[in-house]
Amino acid sequence: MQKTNVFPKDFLWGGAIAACQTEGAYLEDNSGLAVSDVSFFDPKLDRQDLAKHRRITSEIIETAMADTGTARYPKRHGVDFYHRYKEDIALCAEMGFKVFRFSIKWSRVFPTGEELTPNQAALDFYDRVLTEIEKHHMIPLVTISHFEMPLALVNRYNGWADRRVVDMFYRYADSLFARFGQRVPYWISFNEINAGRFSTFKSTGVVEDKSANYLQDCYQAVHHQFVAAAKITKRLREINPNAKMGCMIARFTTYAATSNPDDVLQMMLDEQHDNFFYTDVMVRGAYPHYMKRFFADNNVKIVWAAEDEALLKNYTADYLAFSYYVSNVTSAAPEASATTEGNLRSSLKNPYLESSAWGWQIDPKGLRYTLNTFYDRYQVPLFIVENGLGAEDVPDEKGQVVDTYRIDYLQKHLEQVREALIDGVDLLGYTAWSSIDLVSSGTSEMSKRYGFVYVDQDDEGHGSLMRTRKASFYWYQQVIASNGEDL
Ligand code: BGP
Repeated sequence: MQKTNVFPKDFLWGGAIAACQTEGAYLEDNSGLAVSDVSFFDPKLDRQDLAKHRRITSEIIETAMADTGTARYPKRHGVDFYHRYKEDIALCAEMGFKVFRFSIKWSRVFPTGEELTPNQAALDFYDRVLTEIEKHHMIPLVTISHFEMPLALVNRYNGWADRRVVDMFYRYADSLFARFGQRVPYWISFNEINAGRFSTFKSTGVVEDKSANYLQDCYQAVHHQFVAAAKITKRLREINPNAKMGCMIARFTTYAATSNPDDVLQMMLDEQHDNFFYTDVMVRGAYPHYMKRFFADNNVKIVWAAEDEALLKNYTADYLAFSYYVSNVTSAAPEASATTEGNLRSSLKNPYLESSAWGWQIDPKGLRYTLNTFYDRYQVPLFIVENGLGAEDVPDEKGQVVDTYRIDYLQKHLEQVREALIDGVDLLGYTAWSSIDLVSSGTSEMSKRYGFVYVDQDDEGHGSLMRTRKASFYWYQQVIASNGEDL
């Protein structure tokens, strides 16, 4: 093991959370419902059937809304960050975080999305959160949209499929820049913008039965998000030229099942369509050549406004952020079908890798590969804004969680980050997912835990919500104190 310390002096160590999975208080202070408040997990479904659940229909939304106020869907109840943010941020500071990534909930600031002025009570809340972060000498990294679109926009406009949503989002982001623009150095426009392909409703608010051509609406929605990201990047530069706007994808790093050229070509296509399309547009500033053929083959015709081309070209991302949990395997063989779950999409089994209890294939070396392929392609600073292990932590008889498996996962990934730094990759920082236990985005389960801090709450929303430091908390504290030398 290489002992020289290669982590830059100002490397941004930290952790991440999202509003929709932590805040709770989903109707408090005039907040509106967000798409995430009605996407849920049906415990009757086998985990392998989750994919089916990602195609949301109007009927599913209505059923979920009818249950508002019960604890059946704990995601909207979060872990009460709305009231416990001081304690939670102090715990991050105790670990030595340099940066804290969180999201602002759009439907809290603009409850239906269509208001002309923001909800002041919501902005006041995020003001207090920022004050707390600053008090502890941490830097905030703010995600503007992390699956928290106002549900009202789904009902009225079929989400991002309608161009008018671009202006509403602009008004929302502008209200954040007006109030917090001088205090936030790092922003992310859309969390995992490529999620729109796999979890369309959550990511874009597009509902299957509201669409005449579902795939067309999925891609038109993503196009509108690209344009919106460019517009708010322009606005941020006017307000604070020193602030940085990042784009973000969930990197679905994909390997070919065999060295058969057909499989290798399939790997290329998967990487292009599921990963690079998004970063090519947002970092290079134009639609890549390969999407022409994909759109023609799939009868997708993107509608462009006159201003779009110049916007995409002139207001590209300042840095490329991504989440990395797993790698995938693909094959061109028609009989090969996905055999295991993963982050947002499923994959063929990789015989060389172990999997988490949720079937996510753990691949630390894939992170070095991912960092290199990204940097090689774009040569812009990178930021790992999510990486972590979802596990069913069980406190021992003393109430302690000794999560050596999580330490092992993070340690092995950070070793590969170190390798990538030696390779010469420019990496701004690393925010582990997640600083504290929260409700799973994909399954709405509380029992799929990622945090350094244990939260006493079960899948039905029962528990004291008490926070307890896990073994990984002390390990990560040490990692940060040694600036990555002691992994
Ligand atoms: C990413 C999301 C996060 C987070 C993470 C883990 O896709 O940005 O919000 O939840 O995945 O996923 P899950 O909660 O489904 O295990």
